[in-house]
Amino acid sequence: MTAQATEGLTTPDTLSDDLITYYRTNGFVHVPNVLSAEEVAEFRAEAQRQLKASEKLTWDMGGGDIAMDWVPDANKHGEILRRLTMHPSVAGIAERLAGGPLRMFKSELLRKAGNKTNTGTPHHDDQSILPFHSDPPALTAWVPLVDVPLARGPMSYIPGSHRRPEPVPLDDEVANLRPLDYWSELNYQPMTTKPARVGDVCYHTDRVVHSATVNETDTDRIVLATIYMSAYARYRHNPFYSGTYLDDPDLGGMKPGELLASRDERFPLVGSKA
Ligand SMILES: O=C(O)CCC(=O)C(=O)O
Repeated sequence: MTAQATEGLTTPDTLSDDLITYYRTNGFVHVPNVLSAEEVAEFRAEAQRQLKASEKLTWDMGGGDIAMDWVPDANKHGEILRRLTMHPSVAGIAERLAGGPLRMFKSELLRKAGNKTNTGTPHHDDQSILPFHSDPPALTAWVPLVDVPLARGPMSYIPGSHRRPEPVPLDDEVANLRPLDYWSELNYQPMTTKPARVGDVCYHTDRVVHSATVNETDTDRIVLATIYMSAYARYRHNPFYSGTYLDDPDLGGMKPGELLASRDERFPLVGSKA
């Protein structure tokens, strides 16, 4: 990317210390103006193509309701979205927020269909379903490919909830998948909602509790969510991950404790180490 192309945009170099402090204190941050309109237009067109052409998983809420559907590992379905997952600003800002070298773990192309045909996204954290230990903690870059105003299901977070006590038993479904039932005090903490425009990126750490409301508009909410982890993350078996990604339950045969770096091509270094 040329210096000209980033003029007026937020880059790893121009990211303010205030936003880094906000992220570490609250567990999430909304970074405005990371991608240009031209970049987003290209990524959105490819996302729409993949949503039509690729097999999708669904977040099943029971009773026929779904919270969203998504193309898993969108980065494997073509060069264009892979480029977004490796984007020097998107990944470089993640690296500055995390405070250490990162690898890309996976990226999911999320669609929350419009006209209230999908439900809201329930409260959860991501660490509970990820199959690795990461220090610094993993984080997600949530990149909206359409504007996400209040009515289109923006993300909400419980500030500071990433600092609640751990560890929790890995096979305890309530502790892992229903944090508000397990940590009842979370029910009395305010949430922060972050509407976002195309070009912005919302980042959240893997343990902050987050959710999203229903998409009431007639436009699908399309987002690429990319998870970055420490460059030195190690595999751990996670029943919730294996149960979701049935065709790849152990990341291609990884053993507990193994460095994900041993699969360097699949989990590439990003940001300043790319
Ligand atoms: O987009 C959503 O509604 C939820 C996304 C999410 O939970 C995530 O990216 O971790």
